Amino acid sequence: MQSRSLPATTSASNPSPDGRRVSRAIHPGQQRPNRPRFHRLLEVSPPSQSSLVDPSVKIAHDRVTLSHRILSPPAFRAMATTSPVSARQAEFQTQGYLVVRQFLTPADFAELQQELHRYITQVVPTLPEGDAFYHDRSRPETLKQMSRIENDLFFARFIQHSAWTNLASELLGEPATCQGTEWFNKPPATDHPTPPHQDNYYFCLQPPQVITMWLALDAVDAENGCLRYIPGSHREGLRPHGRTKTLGFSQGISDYSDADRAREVAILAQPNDLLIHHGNTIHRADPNTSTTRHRRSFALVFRGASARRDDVAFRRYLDSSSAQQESLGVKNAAVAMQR
Ligand SMILES: O=C(O)CCC(=O)C(=O)O
Repeated sequence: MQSRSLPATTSASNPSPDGRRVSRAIHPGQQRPNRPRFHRLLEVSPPSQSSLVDPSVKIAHDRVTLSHRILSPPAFRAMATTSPVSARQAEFQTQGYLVVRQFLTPADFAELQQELHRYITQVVPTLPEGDAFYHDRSRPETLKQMSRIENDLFFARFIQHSAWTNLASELLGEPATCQGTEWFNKPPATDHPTPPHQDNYYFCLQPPQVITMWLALDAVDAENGCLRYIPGSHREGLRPHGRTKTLGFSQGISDYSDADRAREVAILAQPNDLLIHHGNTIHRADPNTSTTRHRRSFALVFRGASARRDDVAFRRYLDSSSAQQESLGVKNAAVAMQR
């Protein structure tokens, strides 16, 4: 992922339905407007208890108790945890991933959904192709991936909130800053798996002090393509990666085997559950086989202060990524924070 400075944006402050003032970011040149609205993208599947007890998959349990509210920015009241720092840090260091259930307050989660809806309906139609990928570009409801959402004023503030930063710094054991955001979707009945990969193959950071926080926006299970981690793989170095045919995921582990699959842990999640993985943790996801349910998530990447980019490796990755995009039909493949 690239370090990027924010382009100029302007914002208007409008009262929200409950009387609070919320920022509405406007991108330069953006029309404000009656654009087609993709309501299907915002339907949140109702929490289903049965998805938590699917016996066919192993479930990762979080050991974190969410408790008191912290803080301040009026539009964002995240929760803090009171569990011992050492417990979740130790779990993260051992497994290479951690699950925190119900990370945001319900109000914050609802606001995130609302702002994503605004972004998708108003901003995405103005973005270059490299920042928003569709399964089928002629069908807006098949939007499958977006990056650099933090160019929008609301999200620029949202990702700086201490709830994210504190957790990231705690898990990395050093000050951490957000390097970028992504939004992932597997629209219903679209055949795109997430290839097995390690994020730091793309990020090229040494030491690999980088994590991805992946917040579920829908109920996620085996049917709609839950994330699958290989516990402990973050301590086993980077595996060889090769070009994939999956738009948005340019590289995947080229020697992924049945032995790797046998070690996978499938993570079931409810909307607002936060999955965090280390940059070297191997993960993948199957396609969404549901014909009705989306599988959406909002992701933030945090980098520790000691991490430095290997520029040569990163250039190689960018060239390969942009060639892959062009081979898959993306015009003028701008180099984005791509996987
Ligand atoms: O949502 C997905 O399928 C992929 C997510 C991912 O690879 C990541 O967040 O690092």
